[in-house]
Amino acid sequence: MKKIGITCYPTVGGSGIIATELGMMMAEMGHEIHFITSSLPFRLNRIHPNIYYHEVELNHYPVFQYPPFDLTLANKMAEVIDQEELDILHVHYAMPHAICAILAQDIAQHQVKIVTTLHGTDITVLGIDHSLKKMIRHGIDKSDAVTAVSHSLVQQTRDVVGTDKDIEVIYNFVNESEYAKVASNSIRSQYGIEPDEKVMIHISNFRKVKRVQDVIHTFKHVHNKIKSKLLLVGDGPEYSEMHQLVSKLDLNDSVLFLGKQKNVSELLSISDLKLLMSEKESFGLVLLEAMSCEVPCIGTNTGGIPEVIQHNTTGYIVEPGDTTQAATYAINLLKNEKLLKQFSKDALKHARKNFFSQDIVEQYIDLYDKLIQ
Ligand code: GMT
Repeated sequence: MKKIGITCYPTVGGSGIIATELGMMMAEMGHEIHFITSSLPFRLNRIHPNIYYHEVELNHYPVFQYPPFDLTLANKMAEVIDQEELDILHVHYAMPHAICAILAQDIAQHQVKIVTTLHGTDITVLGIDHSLKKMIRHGIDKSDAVTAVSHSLVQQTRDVVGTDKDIEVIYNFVNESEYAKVASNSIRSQYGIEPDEKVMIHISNFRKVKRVQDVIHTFKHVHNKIKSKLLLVGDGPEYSEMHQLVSKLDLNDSVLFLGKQKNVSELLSISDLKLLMSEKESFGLVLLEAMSCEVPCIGTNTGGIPEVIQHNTTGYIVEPGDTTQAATYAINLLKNEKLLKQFSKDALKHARKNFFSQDIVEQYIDLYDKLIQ
């Protein structure tokens, strides 16, 4: 049995999902898990005797213009390392979590190993910011082990941050009991989807980098040829602009803005095709969620997306911005029922074979074992 601390961004996002699911699965395997976060991770929805939650509380002293969250987190990490005698502190994101963990390792009396998992935004967005580059590199170099969620992210980390640290690729996974196709005819009718309509879906946090406008333009082409609806799931900075675009393209009756949703597998289960047209994406967890629910995907040739979608088998890869090509692929697939069924089957097979949760969790456990020995 190992004692493992986990720090992640606890709010919505793929990295928070992975960190929490990983913790819950390791707890089921008998390990003791200590979440050290600013709020209860949103996916921590099961009570388990092996799971503990340590809240990082901010004190608002009038002398500080900004409360020093990162230092408070480092202090909390050091307290938990000592009190609970942690073997491993696994942090998700180099900035700021790896930096806090390294400071905590220095402060604590008890010997702990730091594992940092890179998820992308720290490298692809923050790494480009020169004021943070050295700090990110320090977080990576001083961690006892570093993992990244795709080969592409390893390469980007080398290019952007300039580290030659050994970085192991451990792919993301989904909780297979949650992400599986479910019977869903009533959901289709609740959303006013006709039996002969095809359904396309996009799920994201509507940040600029997700290029939701490309999803809408692709759908416009498809909709001209095939009776269809587009489900847009999620919320974020581009939300109202996307609403305007949908009105401008006269698609109000066919594009459903669903906002943030909890039971995404039910929505995926009524979908025929998933679109992720991002400009940058280190992995694209939503693709794996879709494939796990038997939904083929079209994604852009960027970051880790081509490591997740198998072109021409589980979906298609297009160049970023190429909505014409994306629509051509989508129309061909949605018109050909036999091909669509084959892609759905292959998508599930691919998800289960190459991203099986138990296999992925074991890769993390093996890494911890190597460090502790
Ligand atoms: O995509 C986001 O904006 C959220 C971000 C996060 O922190 O969850 O996602 C990153 O980590 C996910 C889990 O590893 C990956 O699936 C996403 O591709 C990655 N996002 C980007 O690289 C933009």
